[in-house]
Amino acid sequence: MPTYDALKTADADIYNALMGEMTRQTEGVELIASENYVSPAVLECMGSVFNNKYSEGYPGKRYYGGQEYTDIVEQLAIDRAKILFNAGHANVQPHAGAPANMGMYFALLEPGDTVMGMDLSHGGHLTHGHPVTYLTKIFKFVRYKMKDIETGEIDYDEMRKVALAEKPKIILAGFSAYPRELDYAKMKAIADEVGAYTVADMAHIAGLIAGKALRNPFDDGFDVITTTTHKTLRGPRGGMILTREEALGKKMDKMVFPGLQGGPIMQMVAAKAVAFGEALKPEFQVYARQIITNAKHLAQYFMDRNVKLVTNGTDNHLMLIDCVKSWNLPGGEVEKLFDRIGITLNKNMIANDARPPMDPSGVRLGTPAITTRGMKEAEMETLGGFMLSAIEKRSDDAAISALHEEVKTFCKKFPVPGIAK
Ligand code: DSN
Repeated sequence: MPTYDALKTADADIYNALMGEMTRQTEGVELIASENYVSPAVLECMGSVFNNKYSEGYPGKRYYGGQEYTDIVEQLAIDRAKILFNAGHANVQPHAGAPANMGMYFALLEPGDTVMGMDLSHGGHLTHGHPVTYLTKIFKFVRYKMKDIETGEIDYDEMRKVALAEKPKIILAGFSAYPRELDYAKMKAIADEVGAYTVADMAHIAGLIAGKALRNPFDDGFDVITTTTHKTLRGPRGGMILTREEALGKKMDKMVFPGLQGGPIMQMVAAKAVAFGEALKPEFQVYARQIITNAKHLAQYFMDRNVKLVTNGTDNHLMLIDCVKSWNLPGGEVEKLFDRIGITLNKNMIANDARPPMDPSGVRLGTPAITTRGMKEAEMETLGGFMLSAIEKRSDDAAISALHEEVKTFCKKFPVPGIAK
């Protein structure tokens, strides 16, 4: 593990903040569904001298000299990503998930074209066409939703009707707060009827697909997959675009650079290569399956105790609690209460939420990070118990402080990768 001696000498303020963050991560429980802990090897790449290099272009075709080692790492990242996701082409340069989606839109669409994506309030993502994004000034977005929020089933009949009327150029699968599997084959059939591209933004579930715990949209004929690399995939903060066919991949390459971005962040590309190498190992498949086992177990623990979950369960790594129906509390208050006992999650809109986005009815939680720490079914019950005790004793400050101490003691048994014990 790095000692951070140089940082301590050079900048005590940042050093102290870093030490504080390490303690926070070690002593607390991370239930934010989009977060994870990377391995020490991935961390080493991110803090490496690849930071010092400009590498505009792609392996073998760069605009600057001195690329003998950057070419090796980028090519390895590409090759490993292609194997991992059974892709024809991989672009590993997008700096994050939003630029990956922008690269994909700009490569496939002309201004004014239509995209059909999941409604944000039913689990979709800002970059899938929320009115606050600049994307909505360039493209038209139409939505699909769940037919039944008790099961999470998507309204595929309505999706087809809207697709026939609106003729979208892209039908977009993917979400940031939806606990169920999508029927990619149905979406592909609708897209074929209207001549649309099929794109899956699998940012949340990339690690579950890589670990073969969830279905790969390419197996149902999807054209493009976009993703972040730092959620369930457990790599560095960054993005990636994959295509089933090589030809479409070339369009993505042109759009990412020079169309949209400048030089790739090569230390992150190196870290992506390492993370993809880790995800290709058999133990990653065990990890991916355990994420889902843990999520289902925690969901059942809650439901057995009259906690209302949106769609009444989960098929993936995340769940949404309807805090108003469960405890007559808004999501924001529950987020703050759990913060006080060292359990971190986020307030979240639930489907057909009667409350505003900044003060919604739900919280979202997920199991990727705690599963990396080695927690299993028994620990899901311990954590569920901590959270329900906090709800019950919320007006008793001493009881909440005592619970916080219990959480810290519990966390000591589960070291965080990359942080010395
Ligand atoms: N911020 C991510 C999440 O938490 O789901 C999505 O971009």
